[in-house]
Amino acid sequence: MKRQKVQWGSVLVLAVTCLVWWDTAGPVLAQSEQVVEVTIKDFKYVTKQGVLRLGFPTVIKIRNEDIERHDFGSTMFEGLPTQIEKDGVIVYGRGVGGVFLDSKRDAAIRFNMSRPGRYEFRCSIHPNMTGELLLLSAEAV
Ligand SMILES: [Cu+2]
Repeated sequence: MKRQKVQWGSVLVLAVTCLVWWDTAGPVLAQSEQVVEVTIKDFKYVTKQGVLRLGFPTVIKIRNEDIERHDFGSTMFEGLPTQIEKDGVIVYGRGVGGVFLDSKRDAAIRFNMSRPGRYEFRCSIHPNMTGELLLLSAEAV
């Protein structure tokens, strides 16, 4: 009888452990989104990216540190379902060309990368401003 009580205690501990694990699994799964950080500073794009794989949810986070307005425009989203999040508003659709960012503002562009290649982005306000992202297929890594 006494032994059985101990077993029930173990089951309870196991159940709680599972619940805690389940709870922490959420944020971990959310991290499967691959992140590209683009900071605009001194009329230049500074890009931080890891290896980007095809078919994974991707977010490009852009921040304008300059005093002037800049543009982040690219053909890389052409025909792809894309979401742009800015100031608590999410705009979605296909055929997004890019975003304009005022001073000290940021935006997030979410899409699924489906085509490998080298993708240029540029600022339509300042034609000298260009940058690029390298999208690889998982096999090429
Ligand atoms: Cu610019």
